[in-house]
Amino acid sequence: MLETLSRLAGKPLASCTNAEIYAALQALVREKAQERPLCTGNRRLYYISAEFLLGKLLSCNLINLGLRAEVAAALASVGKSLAEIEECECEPSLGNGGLGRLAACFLDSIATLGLPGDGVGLNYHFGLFRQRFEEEKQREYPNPWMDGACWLEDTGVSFTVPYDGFALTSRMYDIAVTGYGAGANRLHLFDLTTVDESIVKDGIDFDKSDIAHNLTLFLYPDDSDRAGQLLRIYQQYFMVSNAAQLILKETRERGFSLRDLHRHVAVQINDTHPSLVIPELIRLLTAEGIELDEAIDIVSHTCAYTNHTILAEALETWPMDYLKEAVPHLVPIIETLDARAKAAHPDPRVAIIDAQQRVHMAHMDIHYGFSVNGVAALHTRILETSELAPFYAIYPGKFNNKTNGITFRRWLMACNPALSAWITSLIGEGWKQNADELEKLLAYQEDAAARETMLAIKAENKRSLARTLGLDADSLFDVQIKRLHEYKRQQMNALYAIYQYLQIKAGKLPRRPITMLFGAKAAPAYILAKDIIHLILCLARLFREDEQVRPWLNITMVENYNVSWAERLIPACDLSEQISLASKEASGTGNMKFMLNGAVTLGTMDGANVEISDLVGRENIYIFGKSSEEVIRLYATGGYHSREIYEGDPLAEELVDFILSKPLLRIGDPVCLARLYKDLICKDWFMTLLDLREYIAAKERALNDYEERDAWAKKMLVNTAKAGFFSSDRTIAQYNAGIWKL
Ligand code: 26V
Repeated sequence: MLETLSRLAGKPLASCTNAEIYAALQALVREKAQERPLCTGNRRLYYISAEFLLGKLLSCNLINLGLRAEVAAALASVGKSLAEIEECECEPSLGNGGLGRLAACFLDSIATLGLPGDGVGLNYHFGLFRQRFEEEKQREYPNPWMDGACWLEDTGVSFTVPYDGFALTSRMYDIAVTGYGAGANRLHLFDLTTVDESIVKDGIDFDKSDIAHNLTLFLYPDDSDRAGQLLRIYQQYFMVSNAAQLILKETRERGFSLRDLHRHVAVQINDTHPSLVIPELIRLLTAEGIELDEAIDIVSHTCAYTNHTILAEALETWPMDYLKEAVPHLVPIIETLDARAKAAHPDPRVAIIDAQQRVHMAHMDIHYGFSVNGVAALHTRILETSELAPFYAIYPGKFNNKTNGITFRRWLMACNPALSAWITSLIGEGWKQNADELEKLLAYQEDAAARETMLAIKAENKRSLARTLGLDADSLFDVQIKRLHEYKRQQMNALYAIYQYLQIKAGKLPRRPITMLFGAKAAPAYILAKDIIHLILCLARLFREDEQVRPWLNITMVENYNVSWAERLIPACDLSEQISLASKEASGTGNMKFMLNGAVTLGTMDGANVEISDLVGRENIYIFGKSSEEVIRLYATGGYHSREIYEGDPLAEELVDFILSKPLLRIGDPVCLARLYKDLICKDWFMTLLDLREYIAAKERALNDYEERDAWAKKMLVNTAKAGFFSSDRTIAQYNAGIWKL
């Protein structure tokens, strides 16, 4: 290996800089990946997604190619570690959170199972903004990732994408996707050669109307205004037109008639961002001389849709005017699809184009796709019985559940090598291919030495993180890391921090110091989310500057939370916060990552928490809060008024009032804090106060139980042992058996 790496670096490894070693390792991965034959089959999958939140790729590729141990040894011989070299890698943050990270885990599993399936997306020049904290507030900066060595390979393939009165020429860049074992596929990211990074002004601002220069500049540009929404449509169309042209080209190259497209291609529409692929494929097929009826039929048997949220504000509807401006050639097709749907199903709730001339993208997917899936058992049930009930009545056979999963290569083998090695020493290597084998760990529940090792590995991971962040490694690590959104209720966790602070000030110390770790980015235009970050950062400073509190309670919010941070925080976590308002978190996938790494969950009966709870049993999880049925009923009847709780519960009042207390106002911005305070009392749309008391009680119970170290270790062991179900290999096998049939 040493010779190979020196050859690739062009000089002895010992005389290389870290960046040169990194480049050599990347070349090695490229070489080895190219030696692998691409996965093939009768039917080919195209997984179209506006987001692929890849994270760093070096370690996982080395694991998948079976090279990690050899490389680590070679690096050690010149006094280097893989972790140190990986510092040189820029993380491609081409996603916001769970949806994009899921797509990345899926690519890993599709290749691992040897299935022929490629990802298709956009090559954003800047990933999700880089977050900095300035004066206890989030500030956004561009987040470039293509500088220096990067994984993209220029394929030379390009297509012409037509808009109104002009056309753009695309360029396809590929990233090799290696599976664990033998498989290999590609991620195709489309770009424009004319994009101009220099048009970015102050922060992440730019001229949104200059399509030729800005189209693939940013992931999710702010769409709070018309120009932003139009840009989103231009982007989405660029993505799906390229995807559709690639699909037809490859199908022809494989020697199949386009009339048989549905027999040889499956398209998975990841949320509604790629939904325009339906009219675009119909347009291209009719341009090839296929009759409209037949084209619609072919496409309806090719496309499948995944729903990732029930939040109304996240379900895309585009004003017809915008579509007429951006993609006028698709409008007659969309109108035809709508007219046919209306003729068959006059119920206005299932219309594609509504009375306000808005186009409901999900409705088009459901009428003209052959499969509609939710991402956790509860989520799918809510879609069927509530959110999409009128559609379920028409197409019960299209609906199905595919509970999310995560790749254990990244979320255990790469990020927690100590736990991974120990598991292997107990139960062998089999779990790496067949995650269900983790259940063999249950045999060690009563083994005192095994429980001690579990605690020792966690303690070492905590010490490592504590060194980076300057934390007390003996404190309890309580972690909430996820996109910032009111429904995820980071604000409820902040109210707990206030509760604990007031207890300490009153002389009631916790049994052990507590470290509350947060990581979250707020969408730049989402004011209340930014106010919540402000509150957390103000509390962090208040605790830090208070001699009496500092030894007992610490809030640390990591700056620029991303996949790499998650890989450090998850293995070190004791208590995993999954506290969304029941019914609102479609699945969650962080919850699975924590469980796998031996953290115990504190959560509501929401998303995949329900399945986690069923698997581990109530003695190995802390569940609290109102059920999804109760919450859905409260929304339906308008029966929730946070003010009633605020006025009726002295504890809720005391904690909320603290937001406008003297010590906090000395630190924070009174406008932000008052806005949040007022919202909690007057609106509290995601019902923070509803579950507050139960949350505090459940957390106190967890903190107390944590002191029974041996019993806690058993909980940890059961959580890891039962996590096998959440391998994305299982999820992908189910997608293949139930939907794709590759
Ligand atoms: C996105 C945004 C972006 C801007 C601010 C408002 C807002 C609200 C909701 C969303 C959600 C978009 C879809 C999404 O990311 N869903 C996530 O998908 C994960 C993978 O299936 C799942 O685990 C998460 O529960 C779900 O929230």
